[in-house]
Amino acid sequence: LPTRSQVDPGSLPAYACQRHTPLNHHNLCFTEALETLAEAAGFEGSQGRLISFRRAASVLRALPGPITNVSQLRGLPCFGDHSSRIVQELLEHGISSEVERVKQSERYQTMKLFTQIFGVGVKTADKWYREGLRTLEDLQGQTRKLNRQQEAGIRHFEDLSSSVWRHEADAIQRVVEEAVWQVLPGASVTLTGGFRRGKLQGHDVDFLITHPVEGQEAGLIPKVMGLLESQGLVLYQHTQSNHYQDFKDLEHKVSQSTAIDAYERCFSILWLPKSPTSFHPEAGEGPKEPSRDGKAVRVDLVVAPISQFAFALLGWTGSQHFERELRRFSRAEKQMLLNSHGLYHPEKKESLPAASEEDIFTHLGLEYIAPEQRNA
Ligand code: DGT
Ligand code: MG
Repeated sequence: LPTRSQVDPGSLPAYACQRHTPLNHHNLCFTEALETLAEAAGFEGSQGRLISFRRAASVLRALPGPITNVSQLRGLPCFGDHSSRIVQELLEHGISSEVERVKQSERYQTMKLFTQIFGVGVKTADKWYREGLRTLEDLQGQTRKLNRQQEAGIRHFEDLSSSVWRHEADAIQRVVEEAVWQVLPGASVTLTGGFRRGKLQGHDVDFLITHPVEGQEAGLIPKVMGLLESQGLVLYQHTQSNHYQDFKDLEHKVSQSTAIDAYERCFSILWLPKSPTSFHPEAGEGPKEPSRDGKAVRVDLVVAPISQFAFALLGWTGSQHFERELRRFSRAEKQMLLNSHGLYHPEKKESLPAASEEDIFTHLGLEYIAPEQRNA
């Protein structure tokens, strides 16, 4: 945790990518309330309100100590009237009536349940809600509404809605590495996402794969998944091959500056046996239902060529808000476009190369922020 003297709230920088944001901070009751309102705004398609609440929560996470008086909010960046009012209410009453009302509403609870399903976004959840659906049972009675991904998401709902622990992520890393090395010796598998930021639990496990020789990594995922499948470890998978053809296309991709990237990637649900030694898959017959001696886990694999690896690593480490702020900072303060493929200067029409995350922060004139301090 930062010490009180380390950050002077009056001089807290405006962008989350300019701040150190540790995983554990001093203002949890406020950030939880603001995140609930952000989430609820997202359910209503109010992107602006979502970002305002999220920015306010993120500022509180970076503070060196707890807010004990509403006057401490004065001078903080990104802190609007509404967020201030919520904090004041919490300080005075220990509870916010607005937040409680949201949490207890049928709309919020149903949207939260539906969007928690693998493969279900806000749009789909909203459609189902308007059709009168409210529970998982309602959905199971309407299977024709479900695609293959959502159907798998519901089938494994119980396992997928419980946290993945760090030791489970490490166990999956060993399984994935084993398969990757068999297919492509010399390749590396890096744990990214929340676990790289020091989280002890997460909703999924994110891996970034590369190889020191550019081009060797192409087409890796189908072979890796084939191997895992033969071991009976794949409960669901959807692989997307990369869709960048040459550098011109890459430049186009960077200049689009969207969060969606063009890497070869796989969204999967893998089976993690409780004790790998006691697991003997029957030939051609994987565990189709989670039994009590293992667990279904969401795993994302992304493959990046070594020349783009630093950008992919920075882009996949998160947090999501930290990423959004990095892109906003690049655009607004440096007139450059950043995404998980590269950093592009539209006026100079040039892409800036980077061999490490540090290089990217340097290009942007930012102090390097370590992964553990990106929990914005
Ligand atoms: P978790 O899994 O809920 O514990 O928390 P995180 O931080 O691992 O979140 P997750 O797994 O949704 O995403 C990890 C990071 O990867 C996130 O900060 C942004 C990035 N990311 C996720 N999906 C995409 C995507 O489709 N494209 C790109 N470029 N980045 C993505
Ligand atoms: Mg994750």
